[in-house]
Amino acid sequence: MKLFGYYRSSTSYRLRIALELKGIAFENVPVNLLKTEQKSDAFTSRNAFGSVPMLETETDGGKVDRAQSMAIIEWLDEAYPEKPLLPADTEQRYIARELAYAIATELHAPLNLPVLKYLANEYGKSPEEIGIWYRHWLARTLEPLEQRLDQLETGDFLFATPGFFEVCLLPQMYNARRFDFDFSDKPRMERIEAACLALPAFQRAHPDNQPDNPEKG
Ligand SMILES: N[C@@H](CCC(=O)N[C@@H](CS)C(=O)NCC(=O)O)C(=O)O
Repeated sequence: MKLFGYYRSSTSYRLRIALELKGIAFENVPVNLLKTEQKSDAFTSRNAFGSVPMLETETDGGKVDRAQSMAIIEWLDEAYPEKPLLPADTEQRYIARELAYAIATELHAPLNLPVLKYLANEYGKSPEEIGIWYRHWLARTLEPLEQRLDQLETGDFLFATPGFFEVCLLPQMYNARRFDFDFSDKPRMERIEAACLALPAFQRAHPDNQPDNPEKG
């Protein structure tokens, strides 16, 4: 499998964690979003959305290029049932999806790079104003999310082992920290983050450890 992604893209990071947790080997193919490589003809001819991640997979019928991180992760869990990311219990599966999709659907769209660029280029918004925008949308979803974790009395993970929810939470927290979001009143989330970051699968998937990270030593 080949994962076409960008080290700092939260959706690429999601997919890296999912593959690592499932123990599926993959090759990283960097796509530089700052150079708009995701909009090149070569890339969009394979992924009409022109975004990362894209996963090149081999099936009986030949190679298939897959787009849209959440669809890919759910497909991986069905095609490779070993080490499931979604719990077997229907109610727990619902909760994992409820919380993961809150992040994937409510947060990703207003905080995506093209939206931030549009605010800067079309409306002349400054980095400070974009930071206010970013933290506003984060708070709108992360506050109820922390309340849900409290209701569920979570410990190190949402359930016994990290899975579908943590795959979405960790990249969002990484991005939120880049924009100075304050997590001091979100102890449930911070505990899950710390427990995940102690695991080799999450460490290997982390943006700091990707070959296309310019700051990688
Ligand atoms: N819903 C898509 C969103 C993909 C997406 O927007 N990826 C971002 C990086 S996190 C991207 O490629 N942005 C550049 C662009 O859209 O031009 C998914 O979950 O895969």
